[in-house]
Amino acid sequence: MNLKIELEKKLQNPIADSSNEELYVALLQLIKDQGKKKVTEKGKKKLYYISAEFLIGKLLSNNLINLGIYEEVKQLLEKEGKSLEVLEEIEPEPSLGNGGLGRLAACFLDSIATLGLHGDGVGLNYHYGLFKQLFENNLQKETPNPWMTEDSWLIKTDVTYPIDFGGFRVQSRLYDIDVLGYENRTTKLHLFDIETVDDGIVGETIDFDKEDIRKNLTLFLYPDDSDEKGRLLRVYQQYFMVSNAARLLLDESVERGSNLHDLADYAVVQINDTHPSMVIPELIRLLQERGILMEEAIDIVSKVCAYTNHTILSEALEKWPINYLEKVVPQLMPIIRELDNRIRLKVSDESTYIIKDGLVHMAHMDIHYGFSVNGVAYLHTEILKNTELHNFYKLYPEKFNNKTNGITFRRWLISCNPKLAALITKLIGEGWKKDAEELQKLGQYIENEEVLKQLLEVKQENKSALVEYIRKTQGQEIHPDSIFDIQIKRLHEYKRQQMNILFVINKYLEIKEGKIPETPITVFFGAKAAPAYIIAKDIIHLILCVQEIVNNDPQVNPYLHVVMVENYNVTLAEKLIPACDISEQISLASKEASGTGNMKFMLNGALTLGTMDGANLEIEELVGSDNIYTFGESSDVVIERYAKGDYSSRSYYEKNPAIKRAVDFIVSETVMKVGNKENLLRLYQELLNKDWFMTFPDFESYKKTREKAYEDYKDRMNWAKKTLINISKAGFFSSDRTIAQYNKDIWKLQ
Ligand code: 6GP
Repeated sequence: MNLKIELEKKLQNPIADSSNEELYVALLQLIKDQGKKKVTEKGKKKLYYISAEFLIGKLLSNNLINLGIYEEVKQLLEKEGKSLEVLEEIEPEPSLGNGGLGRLAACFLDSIATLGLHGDGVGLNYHYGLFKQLFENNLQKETPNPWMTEDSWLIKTDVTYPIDFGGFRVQSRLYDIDVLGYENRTTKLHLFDIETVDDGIVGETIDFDKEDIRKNLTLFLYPDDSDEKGRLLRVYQQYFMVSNAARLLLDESVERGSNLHDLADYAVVQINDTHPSMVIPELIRLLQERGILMEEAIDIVSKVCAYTNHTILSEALEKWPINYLEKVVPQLMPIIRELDNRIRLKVSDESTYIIKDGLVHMAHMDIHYGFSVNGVAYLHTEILKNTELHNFYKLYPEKFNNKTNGITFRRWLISCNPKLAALITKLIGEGWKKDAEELQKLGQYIENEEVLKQLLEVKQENKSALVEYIRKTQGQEIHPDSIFDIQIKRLHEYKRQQMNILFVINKYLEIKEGKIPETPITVFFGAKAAPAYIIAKDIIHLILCVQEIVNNDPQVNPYLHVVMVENYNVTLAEKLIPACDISEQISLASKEASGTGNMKFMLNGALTLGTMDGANLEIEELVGSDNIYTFGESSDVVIERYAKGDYSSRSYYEKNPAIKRAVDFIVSETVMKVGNKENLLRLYQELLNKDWFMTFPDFESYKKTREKAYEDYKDRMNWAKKTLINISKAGFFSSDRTIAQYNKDIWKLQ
């Protein structure tokens, strides 16, 4: 392909005379054309990865990389006086997910395509992604976040289905996004929508009329579920998603030769957390419609569906009131009752029943009627087996398996950190791009000072680029030689951003007393709080207040700086992660199922400061305890303390002067002057009287360990060595490995 000719054909103009917007659209169209030429695997059996979220992020650069023409395009544009980086900024980010679960699904599609597996993603075509976050008066404000432009990655198809809800019918329409794997393979992300959706009902805020389902069904990702209408809309969305997925699956299987009795030879469904759980009764219903008796239909579906659990937080294990389902999907309730009755006849343990106290327990249905249940990191799966889902494990030990999460190295290294990728390639060749385990070859350089210096240089360049970006976008001046200490993830009490900010407060007060850090420190936060999650928003408020106080205090700001990035999303993560020195992974042990940010940071040469939680455990095992900073109580201790129920945060507050001083600071005059009394007081009381995620018991060891990391940072060569060890051991966390394991143990595609 002659790139210049092709591009100018699309532009109908010379490149040099075209605007950046025109160039972006032309490239997008060119990529779409190239996508069509790639090979789609067509085995007998096919995977349907059903997920309410696919947090795909921007696609332009990744697609160019996966097509192998990134460098060529970049150079061509430069020659013509244009810049690929500028074009990247034009693309709106499709924020079609909240966090880990959605981003994982996106990484998985990349690996499914790259490994050439026969499988597609199925989800919803939300017109508005996760809200756009603004900061006003040190508070989070949520505004609508549209991403569909006239020319987008979506490809309209002819596929459409009639979908019935209680009392009315809608007509669906399938849109596809091509997922280009590395080199020559591709797969599809199927996003279902309805044509009657009315973007016009969205105003300045994310509130909208939740009544008229025809107008709002696919309008928003995760409509606010703090009221009944919002929760009902979620059920409408979920059923719409799985009914479409089930019909597509049946039609395609029949087309490939299935007689439906043998469906399990033609299709496998991965249920990504409980949002798609209704696919089980829906498939049973559709099979009955096509002439298969209930008994056999249940048997078939149980061989097709597999379930992944992504969290042990009980509030996230969905339970829908029976009356919701009766209203939205009356056709499913008789089937769900039948499924429940069959369990009641067989199983005496009531805790596993599907219908209990007027609620339908979605995960219970998945476990009884799926053939596989997996957790997402070793520790998480162990906790599921031994604690959270122990009663199910006793019934079906053979169903439980672990699949430790992974990330795609195409996006999270090759694309976001080209300098490091180039250095790695210079040292060990290209092989690691296809076989991530080859990163181990870097091990031969850990004593090589020249290489370590180059590694430090790359990090410094990435830090300078971030400094520049933050200056441009947020007007903040950051010290490029400071330690970049970063916590970016959804805001949740269990992830304990509040413990991090308490540390920052403590550090601020120490500096005020004259205890000056030898190396300046910049603490970055990036997090969105769910709109209805009050305490999470209070924590954001505190971080923003502390940011204002610290950064404006001339006695402190040469040594300590706080940056809370606005509207944290995939695009920002791609800029922050390559520049990071210390990766904060400080969840309360037992609560973070896996984490995937921890893997991205490690791969990009940051050292983990973390609890023994989720995949942190596996990172430690790979790199050894000298190359990670772990602290805090173990999951066993935490689980036991919850069981005893005797945790009193106040006693820690009273015993530990550092905790007391930092917590009192929240309601001090200094903070009250820049913040809201109501928010600050509420957070203060929450910590003092509850601290449900036990930040105080871990605070002392967190502080000590973080200081140790800061101390170690000074020995630059030794630090570089630790980072190189981390990079060299990161191969295990490639999602190519994860997907190969799903396929070997669960999907069994050819
Ligand atoms: C997240 C988990 O919190 C995180 O630990 C894990 O790495 C990620 O899933 C991918 O497995 N869970 C969610 O995002 C979620 O919404 C219901 O769970």
